[in-house]
Amino acid sequence: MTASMDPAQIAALQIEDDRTGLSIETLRRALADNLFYIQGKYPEIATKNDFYMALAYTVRDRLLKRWISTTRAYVKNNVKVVCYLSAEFLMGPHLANNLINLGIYEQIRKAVEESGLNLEELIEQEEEPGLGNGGLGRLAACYMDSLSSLEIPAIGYGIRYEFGIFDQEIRNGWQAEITDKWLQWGNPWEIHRPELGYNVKLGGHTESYTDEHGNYRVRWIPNQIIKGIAYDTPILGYQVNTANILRLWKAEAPESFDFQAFNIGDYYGAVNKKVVSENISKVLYPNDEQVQGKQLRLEQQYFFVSCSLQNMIRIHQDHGNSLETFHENFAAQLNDTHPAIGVAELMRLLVDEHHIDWDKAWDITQKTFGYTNHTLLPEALEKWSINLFGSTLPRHLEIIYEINRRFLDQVRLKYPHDVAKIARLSLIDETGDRYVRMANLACVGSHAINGVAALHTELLKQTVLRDFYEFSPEKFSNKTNGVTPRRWIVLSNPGLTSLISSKIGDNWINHLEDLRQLERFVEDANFRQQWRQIKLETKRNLANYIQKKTGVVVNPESLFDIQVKRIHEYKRQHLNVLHIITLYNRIKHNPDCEIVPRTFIFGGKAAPGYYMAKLIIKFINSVAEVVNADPDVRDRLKVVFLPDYNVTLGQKVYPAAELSEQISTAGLEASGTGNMKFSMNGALTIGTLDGANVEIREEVGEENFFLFGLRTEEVYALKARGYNPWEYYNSNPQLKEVIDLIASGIFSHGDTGLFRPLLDSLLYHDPFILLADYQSYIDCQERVSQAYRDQDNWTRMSIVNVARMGKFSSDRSIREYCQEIWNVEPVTIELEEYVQSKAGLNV
Ligand code: 26Q
Repeated sequence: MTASMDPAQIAALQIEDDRTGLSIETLRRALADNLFYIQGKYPEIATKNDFYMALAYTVRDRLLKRWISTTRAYVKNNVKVVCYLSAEFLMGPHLANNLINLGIYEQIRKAVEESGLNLEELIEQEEEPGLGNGGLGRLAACYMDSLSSLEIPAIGYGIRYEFGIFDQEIRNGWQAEITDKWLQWGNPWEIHRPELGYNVKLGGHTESYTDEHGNYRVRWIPNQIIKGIAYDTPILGYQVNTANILRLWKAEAPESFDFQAFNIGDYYGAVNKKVVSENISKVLYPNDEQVQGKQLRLEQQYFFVSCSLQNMIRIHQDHGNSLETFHENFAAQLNDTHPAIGVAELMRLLVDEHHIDWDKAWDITQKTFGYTNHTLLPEALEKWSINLFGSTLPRHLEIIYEINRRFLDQVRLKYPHDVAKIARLSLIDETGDRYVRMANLACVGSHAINGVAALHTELLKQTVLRDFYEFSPEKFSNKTNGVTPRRWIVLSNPGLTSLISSKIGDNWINHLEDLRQLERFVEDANFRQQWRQIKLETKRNLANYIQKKTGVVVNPESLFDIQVKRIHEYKRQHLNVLHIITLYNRIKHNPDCEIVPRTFIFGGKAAPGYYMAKLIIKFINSVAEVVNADPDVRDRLKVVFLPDYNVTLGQKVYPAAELSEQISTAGLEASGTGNMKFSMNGALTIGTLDGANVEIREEVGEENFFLFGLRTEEVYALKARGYNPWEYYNSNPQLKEVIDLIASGIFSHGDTGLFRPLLDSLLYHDPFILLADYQSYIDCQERVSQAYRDQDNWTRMSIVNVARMGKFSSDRSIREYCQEIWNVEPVTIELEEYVQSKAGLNV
């Protein structure tokens, strides 16, 4: 290599720092160097994981240079920082994403190839950090990407769970949960900051006293102290030098505790205390949308929020600022109510620890926080029993009572005689056992409240947050979710990316509205042909993956009809199955009927304690077993359940989809973000008027969207009249046949009891009105099949879908948050060449 270079090139190489240079040759050398000096291996004995680690460190070095420049610029300019507080960050694998954002994918590919390796194989080595359940955690990750890409100063604050969301295996059709040991081979992307730690108190009691100036004060005497240690991961923006940080807290025992116990001779007790302390960040609760009032969960929430707020205060004061201006330097966003305890904690820190008077502290607190709601399901609204709350956070309970007393005084001024309204607005639920209502705390303690799609925000104002909307309408706004096109198009769909860029350049990657220019090519037959070819290739890739993972052989020419998301009754995966059985019956009645061949693909995890969700997985797999094996079907229908749906698998699935199933009961899916990822990759949507589907349909045009089902108001009206699912069963022979077939045991080896709970739920309650929406769904699926027969026109619709998805970039969402809630501005980061010497280290 070097032998063929001229002296000028060799000289250039020598001054290009091995840790920061981006040339192929420098990257190749850095890779070899890291293999040797970090992994302690030479190529002949290195494992694939060793090569992956060496490559990851090579990339991380490039990130660190940008991160240090970023941090220094923020300090120098005393900028306002967005703090995204979230119990979940579902980041997905970092390596390939960092290559895209650094703009060195091709250089690294060559450097890796010159080292005799294959980049795709190394990328697959990375175990994704699954520190989230689903939509909410993934949204936080997309927002981190957009914040950096838009050059907005930001910190993501969360928990470094030792075990993230469980890995899913399918055994005999049932879900089995396997612990997610994502840290077992080491995590090259994080930097451990043992010096950055905060104490967090738990339990105990409070005492009041009068200080030397005669002020009434309260001190909190805990019965336990936990230490939070920071782990930082740099998050680089696309084609910019901004590298923000994701700061996750790990729980440890404070050193002092060992000595106390040790001195009294209780060595075992001291060590055990350490173990108990570390439990706080041990495992992610795997349930979404269904809350359980578990003490450890409350401790997790308080733990990360307290560490984060203490850290923000320290940063603020280290920069020489007064706490009175805290809200001018920080905008803290509550990702749902999980961090809402932050409202009481900031009050405690300001009042008890920094001696700021209540009114001033309250003003700062309200100006600091914004609250994003992600749900309309009543069972997903967090509340904590007063006893549990008071024994875990005694001081916070007092503070919440005081916030509530002052708030309800204001409410009474406005509605003097409305006792019922006052009771509904109260931070304390006193209708039976007493509870702290976290959504009420979040609303009162924030200056801005938002839903995550237009319909969702309207429904919030009319239902769960109605009283708050009437009391302070000026706080409410909508911020429709978005997803990052870097991960969800550029990284996952390179074929489509290069086709698009060959026509309109690559500006669309951070200006997604530019995709509109694709409409010029809709009538270009050659372009449509290329478009179809790319879709076919991604379908072949997915077909290979399916065969490898499940053994099922699928036809890449069939319609790929996909539903991937957490399993939940309101998302109605079982409605999709009712359609499959309807088609199956059609074939059984007339084996020669004309039918568009389809491959039905499902993926998603069920909360381990959610029995119905787990039964739905078994149901899908049981129907798959029968349909896939029936010779009458002649491979025209295939049903596949892809195990272990996660970000990595999503990247393989979205590009290959042709039909996106977004079929939740209207009024229940807050937004959805998978719906956006599908459509951006050229899938057409079959969906209800729910969440962001409404806006997707508005954007792509009703003629390019398969709409079915009752609207929200119709659902409400149906329920108000008294919904009786039996009427639908008795009056629709096709539906009756499907239900009866399930009941017959044909999908359960004759066991007529297995799916009884599912059928009973549908026939006796059907809270998600599957039976009411059934016929509309079946008719709509028939329109899908007809449309698919005209491949050329289907392709036109697919192109138009992509061309009109600009609105759903998370860049657009983040711009709206910045302008309307956070009041923050971009800060351009210049790369500083010799950061080390500037920092005075002179290495
Ligand atoms: C709460 C308390 C105790 C244990 C767990 C939880 C918990 C955890 C996760 C409650 C809810 C969640 C996750 C909710 C979620 O993912 N909601 C989704 O958010 C997306 C982003 O806004 C929306 O697109 C989806 O519509 C919404 O369902």
